[in-house]
Amino acid sequence: MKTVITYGTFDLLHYGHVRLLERAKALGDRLIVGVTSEDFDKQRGKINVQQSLAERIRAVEELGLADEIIVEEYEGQKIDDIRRYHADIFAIGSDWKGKFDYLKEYCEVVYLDRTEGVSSTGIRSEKTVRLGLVGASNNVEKVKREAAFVNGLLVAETWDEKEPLQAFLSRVDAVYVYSHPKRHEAEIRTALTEKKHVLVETPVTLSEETTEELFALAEKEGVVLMEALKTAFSTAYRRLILLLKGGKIGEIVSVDAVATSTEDYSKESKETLSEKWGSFEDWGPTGLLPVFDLLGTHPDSVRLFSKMHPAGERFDLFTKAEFSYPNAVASVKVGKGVKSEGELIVSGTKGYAFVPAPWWKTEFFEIRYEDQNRNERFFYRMDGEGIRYELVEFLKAVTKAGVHLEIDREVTGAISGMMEAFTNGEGLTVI
Ligand code: C2G
Repeated sequence: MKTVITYGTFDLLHYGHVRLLERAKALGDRLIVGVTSEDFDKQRGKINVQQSLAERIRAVEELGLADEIIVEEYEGQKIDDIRRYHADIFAIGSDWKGKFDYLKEYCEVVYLDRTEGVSSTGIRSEKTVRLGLVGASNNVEKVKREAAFVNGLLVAETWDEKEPLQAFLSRVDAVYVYSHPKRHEAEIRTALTEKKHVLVETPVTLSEETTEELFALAEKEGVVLMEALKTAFSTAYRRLILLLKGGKIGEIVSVDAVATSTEDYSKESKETLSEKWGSFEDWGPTGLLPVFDLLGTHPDSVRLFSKMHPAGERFDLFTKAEFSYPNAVASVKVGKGVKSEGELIVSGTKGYAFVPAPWWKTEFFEIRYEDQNRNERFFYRMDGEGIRYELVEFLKAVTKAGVHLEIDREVTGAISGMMEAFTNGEGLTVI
């Protein structure tokens, strides 16, 4: 008896998949189909798969061609499977030609001609969303690189400020705004009025009221406005919040977040500083995220302490924000001119969560208890600092493809509100 094994995502099962499986089955007597898990697909850069693993398995099952269905979860599993199931033939589409020759050591490798003219990508997105970049920063290259992982999204061009923004907007479907926060309001407003979708680097604006008004404008114009705050889209962070809200460490009593990235500002003048992101504008939203997500957006009191640059009245080299809630407290420490350990600690009545530096792009966290034997470690893969995940969610929102993740509107509003308090010096002590 000859056993054939093949693998695939099989998203939105189509004719190409069916033909592949029929021919694979015909190569032997028994067909084993490995369906990729969500995590494995993410790891290999395939991130906008639309159907869940369960749905994809069901579709393959219903075809009735597979004698056995297994889940492919990790790099290197193919060798283990071939041995375990005594596979005689490994079959795969010709788009992989040569890539699996290393399996020849274990069984026969057959590349079957790929069916032309049909693909999951084609079914998923008939149309490519053309994304324009607004703002000059070294993020441009990162976003371009990351967008390459997102099927259906094309970074069309970067806005050259010599051209009127409207003219630039006429050539794109959506924009990613990552200019200086003080410019966001005008640029977002123009883009939304031109009916272009907007992904904006956090903070959305420097005023809660303006942010809310812009979201209302987006709704009126029927386009998407989304805040880009990478951490919010990372699996590790999302799981952590779910676990903590579910009572994993008991009642939450303190949230303490630190985020710093030191640069040399010694040669800056008032003028050059006015174009740079201060510590609170740059890191504040990230630090505030777990505070607002876990304790809510209505603290009883907020106090800010900042160390300002000698040349820039409102350019903070360091800021510490302290919050009190009815039953909890929080602190956020951010710095671009001061260095510290970038960790996140959430203390509870039964234990605490420890997320090591840099917690905002972590793949790992630990829940710790008095009894160390009960400690639990959690690992989640994160590629490209999370930019690609937020691009995927934005694309889903724009193309209305399934449910998309997004930062709670209240949290977005509260982050802008904190920027406003800082700018106006409310509750602020300069140290
Ligand atoms: N396929 C095909 N014709 C198409 C589309 C896909 O023959 N028009 C084949 C692919 O070559 C592959 C199978 O159908 O053999 C599943 O395709 P995908 O779902 O795209 O999965 P893929 O990313 O190719 O997974 O470990 C995973 C495997 O390495 C391949």
